[in-house]
Amino acid sequence: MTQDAALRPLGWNDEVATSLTAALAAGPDLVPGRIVRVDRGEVDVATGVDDIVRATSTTSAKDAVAGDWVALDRGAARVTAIAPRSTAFVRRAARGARSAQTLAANMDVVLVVQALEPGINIRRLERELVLAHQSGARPLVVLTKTDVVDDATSTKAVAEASRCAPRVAVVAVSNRTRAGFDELERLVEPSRTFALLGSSGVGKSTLVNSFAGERVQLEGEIRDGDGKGRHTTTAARLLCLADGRLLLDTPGVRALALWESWEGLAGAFPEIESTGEQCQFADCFHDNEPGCAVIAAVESGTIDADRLESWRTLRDEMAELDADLVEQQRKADRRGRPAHR
Ligand SMILES: Nc1nc2c(ncn2[C@@H]2O[C@H](COP(=O)(O)OP(=O)(O)OP(=O)(O)O)[C@@H](O)[C@H]2O)c(=O)[nH]1
Ligand SMILES: [Mg+2]
Ligand SMILES: [Zn+2]
Repeated sequence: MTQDAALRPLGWNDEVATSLTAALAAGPDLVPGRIVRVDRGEVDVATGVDDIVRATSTTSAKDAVAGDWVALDRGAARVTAIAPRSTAFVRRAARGARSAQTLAANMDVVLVVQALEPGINIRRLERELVLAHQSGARPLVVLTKTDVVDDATSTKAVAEASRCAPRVAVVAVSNRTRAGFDELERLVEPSRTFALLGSSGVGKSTLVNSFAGERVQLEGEIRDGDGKGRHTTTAARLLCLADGRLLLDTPGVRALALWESWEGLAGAFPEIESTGEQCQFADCFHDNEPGCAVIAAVESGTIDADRLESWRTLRDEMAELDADLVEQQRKADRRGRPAHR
């Protein structure tokens, strides 16, 4: 099998090939591969669906994440470089932290997963959508566990989620009964990479297993009482299913603090973004400036007041991050070296 044919089921295409050209040219024995798993300094690099090399990362490639395309020195079992990412789902490592954490890379679609039981969380969904839009990939919302709620609850949740996700498809499914799966299967096409993101216990790994038709990922228990998951999945993993689907399962994260996401904020709140173009001031922050078209739209009822409220909260968090990063840069400049992010 040619190298291209072996890599194609992993998502390889001309664009990926181009992104790796420079990295592969750095040495004579380097081959392309895709990171399918990262675990404490060791990475599993696939050079074909059934050809996985456990490698270590050199300094230049220590930030590799699942989904990354890399140059691999097969003989030395070393990753020598990471290709520039086409998309990346990035959060702030923690609220107040001055570093970012990448959870998944090079996905075409972010599946934002929430569970109908114990119930969807709109505030969280807004954040997930901001980061999903910012990632450069297309978001898709999946609400799981329709089997444990009645139809009215599920319909209401889909409507609420849709209101918070303009221009994004929202699908409700059950991993138990497979209700809703026909629609989801149509949306999750083979050869494109779908990253699953969401809190622990919402059913990300179970969704992967539903697609696979077998247990390829461990599924967790839900704690009695709070309905929260137990963080069953501990490392992100890219799975190449027999039918050609590429699913990137990630560990549930508790908090989703925003990293640089101004574009993501605009993408997740398109109604505020487009109406804001009519504000009197180009840099209007839609607080109480004169001639604010967004506030006018809220008053006339075309934009929901709670949407603007959410937008403001996320905007403030972004502004706080910007200020923190400027401060960090200033300190670094004083010491005469670049800031590490
Ligand atoms: N009733 C019902 N239970 C489900 C459904 N999907 C998942 N579950 C259950 O929810 C629990 C958690 O599922 P997981 O797939 O492990 O959740 P996860 O999102 O991967 O969680 P982490 O790996 O911890 O991030 C398991 O007990 C699943 O069996 C569903 O559609 N209906
Ligand atoms: Mg899991
Ligand atoms: Zn305005």
